[in-house]
Amino acid sequence: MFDIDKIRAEFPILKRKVNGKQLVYFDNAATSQTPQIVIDAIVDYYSNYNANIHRGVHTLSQEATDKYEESRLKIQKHFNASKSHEIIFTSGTTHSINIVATGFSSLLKKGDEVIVSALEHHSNIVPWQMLCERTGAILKVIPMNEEGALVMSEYDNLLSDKTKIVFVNHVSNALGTVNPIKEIIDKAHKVGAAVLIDGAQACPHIKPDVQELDADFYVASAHKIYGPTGVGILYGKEEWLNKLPPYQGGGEMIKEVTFEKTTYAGLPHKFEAGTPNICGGIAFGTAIDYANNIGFETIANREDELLKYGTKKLLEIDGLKIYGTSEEKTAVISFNIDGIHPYDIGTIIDKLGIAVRTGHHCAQPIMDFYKIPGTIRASFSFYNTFEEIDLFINAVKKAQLMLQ
Ligand code: C6P
Repeated sequence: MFDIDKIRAEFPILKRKVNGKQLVYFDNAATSQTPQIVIDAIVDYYSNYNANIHRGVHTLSQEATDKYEESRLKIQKHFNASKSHEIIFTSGTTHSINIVATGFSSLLKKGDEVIVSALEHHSNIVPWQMLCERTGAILKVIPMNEEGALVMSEYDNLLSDKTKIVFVNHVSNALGTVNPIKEIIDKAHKVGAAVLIDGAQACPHIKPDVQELDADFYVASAHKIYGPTGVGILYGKEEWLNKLPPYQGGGEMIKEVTFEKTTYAGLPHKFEAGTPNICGGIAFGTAIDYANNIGFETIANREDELLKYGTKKLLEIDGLKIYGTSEEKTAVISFNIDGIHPYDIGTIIDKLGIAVRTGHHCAQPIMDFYKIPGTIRASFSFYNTFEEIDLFINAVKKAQLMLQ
């Protein structure tokens, strides 16, 4: 049984008032809210065993190291990676992508090609453009259509033996489109190219199996999966992680250092220079446990019901257009109302306690495709309610009346 009252009681922030009104939090795609059990894990760490890891023989350091490594194992199991050292702790999706994009500098030459999709977040565009500037590789783009889905026949035309890596998101942050990543991966592998999947928006709703997908790299941020900010993962197949050079030099990533030569530690430490976000890594594991206890099928079903209800209600508003209408989508609704700037609606409904994101959502090429400056984006999580959607709809109608 899905007990919404019990679930909401686990998220202290949901009780908060904003501008004197009950908070309605519909900005889950930007960052999800944090359940008490994850907050407790953070407090427990700083209250009881705060210490640096992999370094000390003292009890606190060993306790912290054990918990951190336990968390890596939980994450390995969650993503079904075959080895725990294929899970690299990073500061988040952006950091993870930069590790791979920078590492590919040593593997590409002028004239090689890399493929991105039209649906990417800037985090999965800019690091690759920088890679192309460094190496002379050429960036190709899989186009999108009016529904906000990728034009897969064009992908077929872009692939060739010049293609070295393809990087696409599992789910678009601006539109919610779920991309056919298995097909994208299989086709890239046929021409010998690697694939990086940006799972930032998929992981709150879907449990990815990196082995079944045969992804070469899969990246995610804890803060989108009910965990803390400043921590995420880079999953990479062992063979690929061994091929890539370290991203940063420093403590913990070395085997031996002399002034003549340094040799590097094995995986995962080669990519984990310096003191990591220890507390964040541990709390990430707690968040993964929390989500698995709710169940990803339960989460997806609930969010799908919210998506259907919210879409139906919004479409009853005159002059409202939804961007991103593909069959396969997560609970993200991006929309505009004729003649009104998205920012104005966002500002007015904030006064009514409703949190949405407005603007280009760090996905300017999508906005350029639709020839709009931005959208209002409402993104639901399983802890949201149908009553909150009603409040949101009334608030949007009120804003429309004021602005038109
Ligand atoms: N999208 C949004 O409001 P970081 O900031 O590193 O945790 O995640 C970056 C990122 C990468 N890829 C996708 C698909 C994303 O959605 C995000 C973050 C947030 O849509 C904040 S810009």
